[in-house]
Amino acid sequence: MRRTALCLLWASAFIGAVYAQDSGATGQETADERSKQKAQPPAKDAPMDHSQMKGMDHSQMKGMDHSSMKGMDMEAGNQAEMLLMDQASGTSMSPKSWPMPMRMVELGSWRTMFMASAFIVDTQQSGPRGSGKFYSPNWFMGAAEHSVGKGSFLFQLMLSLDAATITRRSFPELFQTGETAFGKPLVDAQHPHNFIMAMGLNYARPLAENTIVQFYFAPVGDPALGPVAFPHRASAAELPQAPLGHHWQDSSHIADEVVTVGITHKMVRLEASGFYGTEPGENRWIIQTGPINSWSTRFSLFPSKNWMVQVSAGRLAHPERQSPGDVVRSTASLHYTRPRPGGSWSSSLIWGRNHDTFTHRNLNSYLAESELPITHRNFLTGRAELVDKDELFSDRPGLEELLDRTVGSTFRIGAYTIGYTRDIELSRYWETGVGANLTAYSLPGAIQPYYGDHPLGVSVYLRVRLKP
Ligand SMILES: [Cu+2]
Repeated sequence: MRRTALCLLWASAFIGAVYAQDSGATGQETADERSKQKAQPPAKDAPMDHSQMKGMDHSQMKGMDHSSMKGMDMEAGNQAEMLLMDQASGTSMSPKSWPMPMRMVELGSWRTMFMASAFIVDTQQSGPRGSGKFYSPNWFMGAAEHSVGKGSFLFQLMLSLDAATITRRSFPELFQTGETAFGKPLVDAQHPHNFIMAMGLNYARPLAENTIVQFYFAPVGDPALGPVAFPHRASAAELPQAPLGHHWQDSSHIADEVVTVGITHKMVRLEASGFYGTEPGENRWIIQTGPINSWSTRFSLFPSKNWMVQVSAGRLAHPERQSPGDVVRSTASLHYTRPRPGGSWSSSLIWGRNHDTFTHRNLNSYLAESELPITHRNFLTGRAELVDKDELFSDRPGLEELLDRTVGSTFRIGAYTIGYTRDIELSRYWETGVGANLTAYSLPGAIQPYYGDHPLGVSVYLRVRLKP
């Protein structure tokens, strides 16, 4: 805790110092200078500088996705800024053409961004292990960006009230595993997210034309491992549930002591991270600390503004508190966003594999997910998964041992979700929608006595999102 506070203090002092040094040049223009700029429109084809972009009012900026802002032939300094503003959580990125649902407010020479998303859900599931619950997963993000010379800083804070709005430390989700509640491994249940989901500082600076170097430090943050985590992913925006492959693919989005270095050249990016590998504990209100004992590396490709592809691998030191092994995680994913009238159609294909160094098991997970706006108020959404699960009976050690001896330890589970959300205008500031989804599962015959032949889950929800 104390170390984290010191780091933050250091970071804010550093920004303050650089900012003060730089403010003469960019921060505090005189009214006279500003009116001169406005009076002389830039010559056609002249590069647009930062201050001119600021001169645009928000109604002009709002309709633009990030890539079209990038297309405006800006000077090198703003390349760094645009890269930072494309980031979802930590340094992870969605396709550039996805218009992030965020509200931008300029405070002096700082650009601040706000995003918020909450679901109020009732879930009911069938079968011997199914249950029901009323709960609310939610998160809020505030970010502030400031350019300094040719580079740019972004401070990001993400908060979640899950720990208060998801009672008893979990919500029901058949076949979900990962993390613990009341000292026991969670089975058929999803954990809440931490109050501080992310708190980090990003700095990007162009090295040459089309080449940007980037540094990220986060006491709590998202290392360069896996796809954009599901709470921030375009294709998962209308799904309140976590994927069953969360702990195979994107669960490291809340890690501690994250340090990342990245280099982006044109459509290619390479990153490396060090971080503390153990997953969050049950007290969701604190920031935990630990040594940087885990690493990851990620290669990303942006062939066009609609596509994003990543391949990543990492070694997580002792991620699960209840099992002794380390995990070597490999992931690959492909994300596609197609802007269309009424909204963007976003899809993802994800593969994630965990190799456990203690059990020597290789467990795979596959996910396909899509959100399609049929009209601008109606969203169709779907997710299909195949996940190899070896912890489904960890809450019943006797049974687990018996099954291990007779039918094996690992069971391939299929989960197929189809859902629909309809936006209903309730507020000027919030995008509210009501929806429902249905999940059907496939499972090996050997475990049907415990889950039923055809378990089903139904969720009905109200979705609330800050309007851009
Ligand atoms: Cu998570």
